[in-house]
Amino acid sequence: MKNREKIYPARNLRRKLRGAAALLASALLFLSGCSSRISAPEEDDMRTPVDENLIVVGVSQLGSESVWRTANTASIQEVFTKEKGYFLIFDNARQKQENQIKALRSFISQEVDYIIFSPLMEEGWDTVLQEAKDAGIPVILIDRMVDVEDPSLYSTWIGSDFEKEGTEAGRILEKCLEGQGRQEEDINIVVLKGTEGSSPTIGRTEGFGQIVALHENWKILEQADGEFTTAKAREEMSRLLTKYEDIDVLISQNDDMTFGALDALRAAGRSPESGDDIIILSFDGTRKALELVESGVIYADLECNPQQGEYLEEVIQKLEAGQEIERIYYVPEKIFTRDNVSRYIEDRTY
Ligand code: GZL
Repeated sequence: MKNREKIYPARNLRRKLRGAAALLASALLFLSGCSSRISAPEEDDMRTPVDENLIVVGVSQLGSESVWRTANTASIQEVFTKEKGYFLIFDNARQKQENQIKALRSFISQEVDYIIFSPLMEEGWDTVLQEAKDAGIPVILIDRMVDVEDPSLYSTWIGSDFEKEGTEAGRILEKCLEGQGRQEEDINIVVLKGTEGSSPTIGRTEGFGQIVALHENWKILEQADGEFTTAKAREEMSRLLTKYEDIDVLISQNDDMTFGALDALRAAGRSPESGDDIIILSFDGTRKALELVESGVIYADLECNPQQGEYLEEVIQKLEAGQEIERIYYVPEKIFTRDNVSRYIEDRTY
């Protein structure tokens, strides 16, 4: 604990004041006869973070739009438990930036020890992150990045290299077309993009675009906003199938949108199950999608690893111990194709 004194005197003074205030409140309640608190020590579920000197962590999760997000949330909640010395305050912003800003301000007013958040989009965080900095509360970003003037407004970022995911998708498409003897053929591509302005959408679009630019016979007919959801992707893919006679490739920036696109293809009388219809590349690597890779419906799936809780805890423990931390932590990821996918499906928990 003494390390904590050294590193964050303001935060430790806050913890002491938090403790003294709680004790005073309990004493006043007891003396006024309004609380059985002190007389019922066995009600340990009444204990507050102060009683156990827990590390208070405020987490703002952007929503629950996809299988990936659900797995990401689970990986956080599995780590930050009372048994492991944490008091978790968790907020689901339901895909609204204003809800995330409210949550961050609530964490600041509750004087949490750390703020963790996955920003819905990159813009619009400077003011609230400055408030967190002024309050002496370290901010840890996961999954998605912020675009802020002052990089000291966050301590570190843990997530995926989205631009690399995008270029890898382009390289896989090159190999697929070579394998089919179609490297010189005109190739029509549609893209289902994720949440506008979010890091994965920006990165995957930019990365794939770099490879498209190398092939004058590749044409992106349209990049539609599927919002990372099955429902919106189903709607957009139906529209694209009506609008364009000849689509050769679908790049779908997450598996949930791929599932919606497959519904639309089937509704349009196409046969994605045949594997010789549209070439589909998808991102995330959820179990259901890996099964579709194994059956040849999806040509390849680029993993985006949601299991970030353990990395978060490692960073917080380092901060608690006054150790240096990196500015960026990339989580390990694979690419799943028909050749390798079978050995990974069994252990997929999401
Ligand atoms: C990527 C993550 C994306 C996933 C989607 O790290 O932000 O958001 O690819 C999720 O499934 O909705």
